Amino acid sequence: MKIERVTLYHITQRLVSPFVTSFGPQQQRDSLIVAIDSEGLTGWGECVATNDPGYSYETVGTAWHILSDFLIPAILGKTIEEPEGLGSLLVFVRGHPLAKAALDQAIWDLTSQREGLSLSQKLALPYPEGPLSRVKVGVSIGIQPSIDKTIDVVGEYVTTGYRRAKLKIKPGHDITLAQAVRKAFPDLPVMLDANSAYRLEEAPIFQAMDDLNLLMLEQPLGYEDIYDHSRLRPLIHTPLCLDESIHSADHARYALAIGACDIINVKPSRVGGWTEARRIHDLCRSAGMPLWVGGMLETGIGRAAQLALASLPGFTLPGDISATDRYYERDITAPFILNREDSTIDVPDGPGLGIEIDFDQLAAVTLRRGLFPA
Ligand code: OSB
Ligand code: MG
Repeated sequence: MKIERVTLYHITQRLVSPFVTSFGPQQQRDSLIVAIDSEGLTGWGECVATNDPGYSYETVGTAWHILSDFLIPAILGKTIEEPEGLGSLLVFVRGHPLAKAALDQAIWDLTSQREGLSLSQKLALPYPEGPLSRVKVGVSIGIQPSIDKTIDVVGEYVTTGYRRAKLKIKPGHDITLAQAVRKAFPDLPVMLDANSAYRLEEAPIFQAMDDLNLLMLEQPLGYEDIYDHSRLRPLIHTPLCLDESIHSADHARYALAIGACDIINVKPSRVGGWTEARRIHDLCRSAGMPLWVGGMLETGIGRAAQLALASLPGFTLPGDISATDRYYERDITAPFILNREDSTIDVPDGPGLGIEIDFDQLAAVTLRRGLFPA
C-alpha cells in the first residue's frame, strides 16, 4: 500500500480523575494521533507518550519531532504491503518505540482494512484457534490520598463489575495499603505496580507481603533492569511481572533466560508496535510464560488495538484495558463498555480497528495538526 499522506494530531484530554503513580500525578493527558491515507483508506494510530518523561524518556514533544522530522519522511511515498515490512524502514532511528508504535498501529489498521479483516483476525492468522471475541479486563488504580479512600475506590470499581484490581504503590505507601485492601476484599484478585520505585535491598518490603495472596508484583526495580529482578524473584512468593524493562522481544528472551520474571505485561507501544508485541507473545507462549496487555490510559484508538492484541491465545491474564468511562467523559471514538457479568470488553469486529472516530471531538481536543503530503 502506497503511503500517500500522513496527518499528525497533538491532542489533550482531561482524565475523569487524576492518575497518580510513583513517578507523579497526571490529570491532563496529551498524546499524538496519526492518520495514514492509502488507496482510499485511512489507518489510525496513537502515540502514548505524555507531557513528562516519567514512564518513558519519550514525551509528546520528542515524539512530534521524531515522527515529523525522521519517521514520517522515511515512509512517505513508500509502498508497504505487510506491517512486518515497516520495521526495516524505521530501524535507522534508534529507540523511540512510542513514536514508532503509532505508525505501526496505523499500518496494521490499513492492511487489515484492505483485507476486510478486523485487526484481531489479522493478528490471529497464525493461530488455528483464532482470536477471542471478548477479553478479560481489570482496572489500574492510581495512588489515592489515603488508604480509606483507596478502599472506597476499589469498592466502586468492584461494584461497577471489574474483577481484578491493580494498585499503584511507592515507598511508604505499600505494605499497610496492600494489607488493608486484602482485608477489605479477601477474594478479589489484587496486584501491585511499583513503576520502578524500589531497589533490590528493599526486598524485605515485598517479603512482608508474601502472605497476602497477591496476583503479582509489577516492575518493582529499575526501568532498565533485568538482572536485579532475577535476584529478587527467588526471595519472594508473589509472582513477579515486568513492564518497563521489556523493550523488545530480545529483552523478553533475556528475561526468560535468566528467570527475571514469572509474567510479562506486554504494552505494544513500549516495544515499538504490534509486530514486536506478537513476537513477544509467540516467544513467551512457547516458553509457557503467562502474559497480559498493559495500558497507557489510551484513547479509543489505542484501546481498540490493545483489545485486538489481547484476543491472541497467549494473553491468559486480565489486561489493563478498562471501559472508556474509567478514563474520559467523552472520548474521540465511540465508547468501549464493560460487560459486567464477566469483567470483559468485546473485541471490535469491524474492518481494521473497527472504531468510529468522533471527528467533532477530535477537532475539539486538537492543539496542533501537521500535514505530510507525499
Ligand atoms: O505502569 O502500567 C503502568 C498508565 C500510565 C503509565 C504506566 C502505567 C499505567 C497504568 C494504566 O497502569 C493502565 C491503563 O491504561 O488503564
Ligand atoms: Mg506498569
